[in-house]
Amino acid sequence: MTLNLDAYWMPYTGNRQFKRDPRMIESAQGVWFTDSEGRQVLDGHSGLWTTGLGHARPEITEAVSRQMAELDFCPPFQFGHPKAFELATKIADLMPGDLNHVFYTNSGSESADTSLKMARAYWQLKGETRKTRFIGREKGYHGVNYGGVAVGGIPANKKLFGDVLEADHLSHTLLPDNAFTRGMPNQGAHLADELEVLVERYGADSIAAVIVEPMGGSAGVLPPPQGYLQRLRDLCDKHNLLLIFDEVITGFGRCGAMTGADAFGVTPDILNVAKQLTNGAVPMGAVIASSEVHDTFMANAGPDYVLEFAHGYTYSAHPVACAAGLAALDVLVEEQLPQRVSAEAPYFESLLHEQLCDKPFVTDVRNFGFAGAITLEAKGDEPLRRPFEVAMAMWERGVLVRYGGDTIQMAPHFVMQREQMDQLVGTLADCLSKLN
Ligand code: PXG
Ligand code: PLP
Repeated sequence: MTLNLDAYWMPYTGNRQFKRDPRMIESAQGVWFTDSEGRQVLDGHSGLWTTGLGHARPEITEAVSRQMAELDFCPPFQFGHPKAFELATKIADLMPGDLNHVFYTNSGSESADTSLKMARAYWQLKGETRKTRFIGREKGYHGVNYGGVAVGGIPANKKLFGDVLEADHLSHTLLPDNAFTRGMPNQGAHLADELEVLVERYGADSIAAVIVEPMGGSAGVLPPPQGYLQRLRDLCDKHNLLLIFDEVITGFGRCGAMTGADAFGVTPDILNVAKQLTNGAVPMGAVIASSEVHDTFMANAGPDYVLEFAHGYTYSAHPVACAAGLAALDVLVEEQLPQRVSAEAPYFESLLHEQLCDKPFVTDVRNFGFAGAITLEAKGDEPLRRPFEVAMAMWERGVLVRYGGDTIQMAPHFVMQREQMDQLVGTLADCLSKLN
């Protein structure tokens, strides 16, 4: 049987090119994919930043199978099931500060829009009804729903979609002088001070929240400059603005700590997760609110049968996703994988910088934890072409990396062995050497 490729309109994909030359993945185990020709392909991107524990973890497979048979669905509005509470408690225990209350979504995009609605509603309930404006950051990615696109800072994601929410943006932190920095750049904390300018322009009494990724992910791994996030935190406190961290990539281990907040030592008021929460096995996201945010809703809603937050998804707290999340977080904690990432990150960092900095067309190499990226010089007027060509050459050689914008991105599994990292970075170095 030949597969008909026509009906499936693929997301964030050059459909015409893919269907001419498909890259079909049929199974996965550990850090390996098997493609439709039976080749073993090294997964150098943990799925899409999702499967840090390795693919097909038996702990998760078994938990999900058992859950399917026991309780396949439970209405999340006005009814509950025990695992939803168990998982929320586990997540809250892993969060820093007083981030104690978990609102479930099904993706990072839904987490972004949920967090924005939560922030606006919080101020409404406090009687500060003019606080509705949002501040994001250039190059930020907060998913694809209208709220997330508005606060996001990637122009291509807005271009064809008409009006979005009104939002303003801080500058991104990718300073040319910081190119080829290992880990967090020294320069750039002053960019947080732009928040003062925006407060001056709009008035703090019109701003609800600032939303940033503690480390930029999909724009190609942007570790925060030293001191930058603390300055943002201080300015949010000074001006009474909520600070939202979008930790859809950095949440649960990627930065060598449980959260980016822990890795960088700054705690937000609201923290968004998805991806690694279930190790990618079942779609799930969550928004974790501080006690102050949560308690404000509880205190201001009227009689106790009345909804405090008119928001939620049919699949919020889906029992199968909860079972996957419980199993995934158990593995993460028991195998001390954030600690392993932290311990092995210097090895990954050295590989990247020693093997890639001097390759043709490479204009930057960046890394933090188990995240690494390079920027490639545009080919003529086509900035996207070289990353595409490199990623295709790597696929031919049996290694999957992510290409996006003018970057190539790598995200080793938390369990990846050194020789597999050698293969990942070595293959990239080889493919870059052959670029023209
Ligand atoms: N916020 C952040 C910080 C993300 O990284 C989302 C929200 C949206 O999540 P969903 O689950 O709705 O896709 C993300 C997703 C890449 C890449 O190339 C990264 C993401 C998605 C697609 C590609 O790095 N991150
Ligand atoms: N559209 C319609 C017609 C619906 O009935 C619903 C949910 O009941 C939705 C959209 C929202 O779906 P979800 O809760 O899965 O986001």
